[in-house]
Amino acid sequence: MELEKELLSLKNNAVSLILDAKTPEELEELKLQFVGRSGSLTKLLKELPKVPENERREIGQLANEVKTVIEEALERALEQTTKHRQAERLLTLKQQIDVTEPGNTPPLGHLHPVTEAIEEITEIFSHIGFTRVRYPEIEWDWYAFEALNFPKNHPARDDWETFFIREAPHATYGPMLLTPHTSSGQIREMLKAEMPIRMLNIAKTYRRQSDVSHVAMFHQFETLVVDEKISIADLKGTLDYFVKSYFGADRKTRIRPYHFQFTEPSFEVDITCGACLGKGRLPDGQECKLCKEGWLELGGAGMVHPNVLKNSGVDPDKYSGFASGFGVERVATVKNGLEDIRDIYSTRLSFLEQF
Ligand code: FA5
Repeated sequence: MELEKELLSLKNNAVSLILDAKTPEELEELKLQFVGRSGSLTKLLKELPKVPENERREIGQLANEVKTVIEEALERALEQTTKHRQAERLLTLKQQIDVTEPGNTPPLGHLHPVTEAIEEITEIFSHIGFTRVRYPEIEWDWYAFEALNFPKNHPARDDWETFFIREAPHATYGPMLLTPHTSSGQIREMLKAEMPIRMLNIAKTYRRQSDVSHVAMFHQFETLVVDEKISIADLKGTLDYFVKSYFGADRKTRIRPYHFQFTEPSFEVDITCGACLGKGRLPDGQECKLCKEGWLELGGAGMVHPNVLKNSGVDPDKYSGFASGFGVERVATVKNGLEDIRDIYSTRLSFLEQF
């Protein structure tokens, strides 16, 4: 019965030490101390064969119970101390990190300057009743040239100016091409025969050109107004309104006689230069390099030619109209004071980030 007492006292001792243990390491120690290969319980179990035979079964059972109690107590305590340790680690981590501090803001992009210009132009014209439309980017010669009163031998119809598509020409509309200007939209709009017209056609246009003021793919925005009694005064008023809204109230507009096949009379439209304010010379007396004598050219305009009205099914005796066509990239470069229009399609972030 000596062994029985020893077993019970070992159990009480072990359980109380296990309950007091604070860390998983202490528990590992206790495991070795009691149930390890040379632990005190293991040693006691080795005494079993010495117990008188009639008591051996009972003592054997007790020894097994003591072992199970110690092992289960160890397991539960190990689980708890491990959880506790994880919670403590998390707490320390939280104390090290200021969770209220704002995170790093990811860099935000912005719209491309050409898209911004298109949106602004659309908005400006919408205030005076112009509706934005879109017409095909791949067009027939008839819409781009023939109906616009271009003679067959006009240089713009040459391979060197316009990109033609390798397709068999249409029996009525002729060869297929990439729109060299947005004026083809005038014909398509008038053929819809919904009067009066206040059209704003913004689209991609293509020409075989590349230098400081020309790119091969660019955008134009074309206005077309057709109604009864439309005059040059309406054209000039609309141009002034656009220029002041887009460039600033201090900018002036001028129209110069010019020639386009599809307008009569025709004009080139200039605005006063933003760098020298229309003077042609900078405050230090130096000649302004951005403009020609104080003026910058923006695009073309004019009164719709009677032949074009007729070709589009509009009665020239009843209706008259004006049209204008400007380059989006051109107005955007002038507004932002850029010297080379090709930069606008540069992929350099340092350049694009300035907008
Ligand atoms: C025309 O394209 C006429 N269709 C404009 C027009 C419309 C006149 C309606 C009358 C009535 P022009 O070829 O001048 O005209 O081009 C107009 C504008 O488009 C130019 O002033 C310029 O701003 C822009 N542009 C022309 N070619 C290029 C190019 N390669 N790269 C960038 N912008 C260009």
